[in-house]
Amino acid sequence: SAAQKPQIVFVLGAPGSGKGTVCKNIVDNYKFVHLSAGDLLREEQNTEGSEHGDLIKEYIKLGKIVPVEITCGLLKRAIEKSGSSHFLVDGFPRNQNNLDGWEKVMSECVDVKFVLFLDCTEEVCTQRCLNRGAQGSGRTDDNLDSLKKRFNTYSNETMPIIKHYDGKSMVRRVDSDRTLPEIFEDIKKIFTPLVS
Ligand code: UP5
Ligand code: MG
Repeated sequence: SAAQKPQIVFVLGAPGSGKGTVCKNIVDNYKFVHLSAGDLLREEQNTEGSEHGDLIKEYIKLGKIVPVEITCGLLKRAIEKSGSSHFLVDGFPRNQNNLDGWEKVMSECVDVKFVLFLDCTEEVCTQRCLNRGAQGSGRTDDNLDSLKKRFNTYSNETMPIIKHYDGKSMVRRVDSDRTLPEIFEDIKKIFTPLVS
């Protein structure tokens, strides 16, 4: 029989909604590899000799979405290099350009199972990111000025992508404006049936 295509779960939600934290919990309990588009971009930005370093730096600080050729290239390379069969793709696709570019390059070679949507208020998310910045995250975008821009981008560009997948009944929503044990309980309900 034909080789199984890699299975992808997109993890979307506002800045600070808990995407990275929840992905870590899933990786600890299920057979998934976590790929954060933001982490891959931050890594690329610090890679000596990267031709995209300056652009990425600029975009992240302004909360703008990096062109899909760059992000999807990093994701594709990470998926291939890993050789794993189950991936959490965290923080992507964030706009129509991301979605179009992904579908063009990846739709044939992977299966997108669903979108895990972490739903959290802007107030709570902002406070979490500011706290993280105050604790020395080192992220250039954990400040009020960048956060306002990140939220604008999220509302205007990313919410329509979540709506797009919701229209295809592909969204699993989790209220992430709660304690981690409460959130992880819901995560368990979604992921346990996948593997048993
Ligand atoms: N925390 C988490 N959950 C909590 C809970 N339930 N209760 C209390 N505290 C909780 O969490 C954020 C903070 O909150 C942490 O301190 C955590 O301990 C605490 P985290 O899990 O890190 O949330 P996450 O949603 O991952 O927040 P993050 O800031 O990473 O989200 P963003 O979407 O803003 O960041 P990302 O790295 O994805 O993108 C950054 C930038 O990169 C974008 O703005 C954009 O410029 C660029 N980008 C692209 O251009 N294209 C892409 O495809 C991806 C990114
Ligand atoms: Mg994150």
